[in-house]
Amino acid sequence: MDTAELLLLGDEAVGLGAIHAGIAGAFSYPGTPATEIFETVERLASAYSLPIWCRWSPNEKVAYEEALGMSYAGRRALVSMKHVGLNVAADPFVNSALTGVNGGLVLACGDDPGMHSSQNEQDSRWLAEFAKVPCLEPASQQEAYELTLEAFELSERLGLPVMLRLTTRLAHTRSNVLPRLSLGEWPQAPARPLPDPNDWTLVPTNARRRFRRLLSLQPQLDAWSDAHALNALRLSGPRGIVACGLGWNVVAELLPEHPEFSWCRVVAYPPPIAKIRQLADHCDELLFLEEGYPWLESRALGLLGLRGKRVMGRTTGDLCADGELVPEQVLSALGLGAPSRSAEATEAVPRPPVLCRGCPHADTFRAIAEATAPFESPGLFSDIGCYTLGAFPPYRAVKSCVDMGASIAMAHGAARGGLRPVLCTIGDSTFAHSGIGPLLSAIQTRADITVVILDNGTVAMTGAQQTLLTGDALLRLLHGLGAEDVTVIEPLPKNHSENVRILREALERPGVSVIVAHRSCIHAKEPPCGRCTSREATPPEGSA
Ligand SMILES: Cc1ncc(C[n+]2csc(CCOP(=O)(O)OP(=O)(O)O)c2C)c(N)n1
Ligand code: SF4
Repeated sequence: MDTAELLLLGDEAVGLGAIHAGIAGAFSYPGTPATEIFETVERLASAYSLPIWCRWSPNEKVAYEEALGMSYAGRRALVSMKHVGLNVAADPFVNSALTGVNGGLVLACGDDPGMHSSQNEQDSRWLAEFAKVPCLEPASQQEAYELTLEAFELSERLGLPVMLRLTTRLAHTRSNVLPRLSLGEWPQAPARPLPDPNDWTLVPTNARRRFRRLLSLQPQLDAWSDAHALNALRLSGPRGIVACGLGWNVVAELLPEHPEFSWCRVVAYPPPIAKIRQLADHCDELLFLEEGYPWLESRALGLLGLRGKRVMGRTTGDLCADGELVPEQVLSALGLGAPSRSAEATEAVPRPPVLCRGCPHADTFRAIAEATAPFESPGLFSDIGCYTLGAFPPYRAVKSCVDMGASIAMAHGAARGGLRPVLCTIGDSTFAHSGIGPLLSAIQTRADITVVILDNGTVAMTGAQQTLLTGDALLRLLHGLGAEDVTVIEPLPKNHSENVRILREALERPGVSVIVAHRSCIHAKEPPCGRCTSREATPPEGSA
C-alpha cells in the first residue's frame, strides 16, 4: 500500500511505530516529554478502531508490569514514561531483564535535559546499562519510527526488554516521517506460546540461572552494537567527534563544511567500543556530544583510557555539564566560533508560571496560608502537580516537592521528628500514583498530620488526562484505608472563612485528619463528577 509522509513529533513517531509493529497494548503514566507517545496510540487506536488496549495506569511501575504481563502472554507491548518515571518502574524493569520477555516489550523513555518540566535531568541510558538491556537512541523523527520497529524485533530475538531513549527536543519537535504502512494499518503480531514459568519465577535458584543467561547474552549485545549500521564510523582528519542523539544533528550540520572531522555516531547501546577505539587510535583529540550525562565520555575514558589524547566534553568543562546540548557551545568547543546573534534578537523576559485564574488550588492555598499563619514554622509538605505553584507568592504554602507521593511520607517523618503542626498537599492523581501507601502507614501508626487531597478530578499538570481516583471513589478508598477524620471542602472564595476554620481545627486536632478539597480544574476535559463543570485543558508550565 502507498504511504504518505506525515509531519510527526518524535513522540508521535514512536507511537505510530509501535502500532505498525503490531502491539496489542500501550501502557503509561503521563509525564513530560513522553506523554504524547501513549496519547498517539490511544488516538489512532480509537480513530481506526484498532484492537489495542490503551488505558492510563496509576503509576509507571504498574504500567511496566501490565506491559510485562502482556508480553508474558505472547503479545507485543509498548510502555512509555518520563525519565523519573523509570525510577518508580525500576524494580520490574531490572527484574524483567532476568525473566526475559516473550512478546516484544519496548520501554520508551523521555529524558528531559535542561529540566523543562522535571525535577532532575537524569540519563536513562545508565538504567539500561544497569539492567544490562539494549538501548536505541534516535536522532530524528524518522529514526524514532524506524527504531521503534527495530526495538520490537530485537526484543523478541533476544528475549529482552529494549529501551528507546528520547530527549525533549526530539520528543517535542516535528519533522517528516515516511511510515512503512498507512495510518490505520495494524499488522497483528501473532501471540507466541507461553514461556517456561520457571524462567519467570525469580526465586533464587531460577534467578541465578536467569542472571547467568543475561550475562551470557552480553557478548551478543556487544557484537550487535558493533555491527549496527547506524553505529557508523568515518575516519578522516585527526580531530574526532563521538556523537549520539541530538548531538549527532549538530555534527551532521557541521560536516558539509568540515569534512576533515573524523567521527563515530552512536545509536545502539551497549556502545560500539571497537569503533570508538578505532576512532580514538586514529585521532589526536575527541569531542563527546551527548545529551544528558557524559555517559559515552566516561565509558570511553574508563575503558579506553585515551592516554595522550585531548578529550573534550562535559567532564572536562569544554561543554556545560548540565542542560541541553546547545550548538553554539559545540562550535565554541571545536574552536569554530559561535554564530553571532542578530542585533534585533531579544531575550524573552522569564516569567514564573502561575496558577490559572479561577484555579481551585488557589482558593485552597489561600485558606491554608491563613489557617497556618498563627503558627511560627508549620511544616508544609507538598508534591508534584499544578499545585506545586503554591510555593510562589502570594501563597507560599508549599515548602517541599521532591518526588511523586513524597508529601505524606515526609510529613509523617517530620511529625515523628517533633515538627508541629504538619500539613501536606497532594493532588488526586499523585495520591493514586504513590500516596496511598504513605497514608495507610500514617493512619495505622496514628501519626499527627493533616493531609489535604486536592481533588480537581484530572491530571492537570500534564494536559488533563483522566484520573483514576476522584470524587466518591476517592472517599470510599479513604474509608477503606481506615481514615476516620475526613472532611470535604469546596475551595471557592465564598467558602473561604469556613475552609480556614476547618483547616485550623484539623491542624489542632491530634491524629491523621484528611481534608479533600474537591472542585474541578477549570480546564478539565471531563468533570470529576456530575457536580462540576468542564472545559479544554492548557495547564501552566511547571514540573511535569
Ligand atoms: C515519577 C513521575 N511521573 C510523572 C511525573 C509527571 N507529573 C507531574 S505532576 C503529575 C500529576 C499531577 O496530577 P495531580 O496530582 O492530580 O495534580 P494536578 O496537576 O491535577 O493539580 C504528573 C503525571 C513526574 N513528575 N514524576
Ligand atoms: S490547569 Fe487546572 S489545576 Fe492547573 S493551574 Fe489551571 S485551573 Fe489549576
